[in-house]
Amino acid sequence: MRIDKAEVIVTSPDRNFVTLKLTTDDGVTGLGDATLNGRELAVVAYLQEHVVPLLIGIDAHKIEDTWQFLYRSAYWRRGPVTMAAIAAVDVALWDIKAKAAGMPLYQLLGGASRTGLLAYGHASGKTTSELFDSVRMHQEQGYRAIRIQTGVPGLKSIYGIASNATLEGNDGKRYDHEPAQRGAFPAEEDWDTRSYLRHVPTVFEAVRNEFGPEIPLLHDGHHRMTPIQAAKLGKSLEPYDLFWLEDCTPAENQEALRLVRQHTTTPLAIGEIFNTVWDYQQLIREQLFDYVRSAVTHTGGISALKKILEYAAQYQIKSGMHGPTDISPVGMAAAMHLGLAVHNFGIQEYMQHGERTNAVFQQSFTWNDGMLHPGDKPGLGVDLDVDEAGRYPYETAYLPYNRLADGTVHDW
Ligand code: GCO
Ligand code: MG
Repeated sequence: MRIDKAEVIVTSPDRNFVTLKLTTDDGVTGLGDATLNGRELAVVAYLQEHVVPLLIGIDAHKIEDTWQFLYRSAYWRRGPVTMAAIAAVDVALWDIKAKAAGMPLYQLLGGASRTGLLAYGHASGKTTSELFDSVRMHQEQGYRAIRIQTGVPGLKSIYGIASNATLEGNDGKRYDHEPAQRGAFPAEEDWDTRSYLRHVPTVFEAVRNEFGPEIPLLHDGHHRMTPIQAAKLGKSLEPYDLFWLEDCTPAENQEALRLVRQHTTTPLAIGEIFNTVWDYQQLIREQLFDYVRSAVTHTGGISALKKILEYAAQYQIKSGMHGPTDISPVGMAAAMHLGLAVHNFGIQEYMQHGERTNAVFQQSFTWNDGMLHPGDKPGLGVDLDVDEAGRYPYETAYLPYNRLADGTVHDW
């Protein structure tokens, strides 16, 4: 079974997605997600110019060998562009192997370790009352775990917060691609860490008072704090029993988490912008965090993320795979199969794609009572309608960034 054709498909139904489609000489197809939000075309070029020509004729069954070949033969290792490209090949090959075996992919990864995947959604609001509406809407949609983000008094606009939370519906129009937050030039937002640190505990107190002690609550700090600020926030949130505090400090400095860890028992999640096990090495070995945030799409695929999760499992660290709308339905399916199979599954982020995206990507996963399941179709369980995809050409769209009051560029 050899690779006969490799196509890179770019489509923008609700937002940009990059998909690799491999076809074998006996007609089996496999899909892989290569979407890198705001830098999509760099991965398209990497795939088209440097990977696709190398794939034609290879044995589609050789997943590990192909991964090692693409990683090592380039000489230039790691980085989001390289690892997203390798991930797309890896996932497409797993899709093909599982289809050839006539099994859903999770069976090839060791079989189901659970009946479904607990998922969390994104509630947000500029004010506490908008936030409460958004929490209620998520509960009505079945969510049993909810991420909480709000506006901060004095700040005009913050990433991760819908301009009107009650308008968040299943139309693919989420905060992360509203015109105010996404355009052909990165939109400028403002930031003040002291106001944020004062405000956030009051929000969690209000949410616990309104919704009770049971519901798992999460929060994303989006790399904005210094270690000592993050330690302070973690400590001040302890009474509200968070499921996790995510990306509290910039992720590059693994040692930063030591200081945070010494001061707080709030569980920590990190890694959505990591690419390889090397970004996690110290964090895992020293048990400096609790949840691995990597997406299959940005960490070299299922083969590589499975190894990271198995390493993390030795230290009781669990998965918390990235699942915003910029992970395509193909990337989400890969996460669901992997999450169902590994022993140390923690939680899955699930933001829900819009109707146009769901028409381009036909999916077989289920969402019942707050739990995801990848379904039992052979392979990943996702098909791509090429004609439908062709209706939505690429659109330039950058993520926002922020500046402090004196104009300094800050982590956003
Ligand atoms: C999350 C993330 C997203 C990212 C986005 C970047 O936790 O879901 O932080 O909101 O910022 O995926 O592409
Ligand atoms: Mg995040």
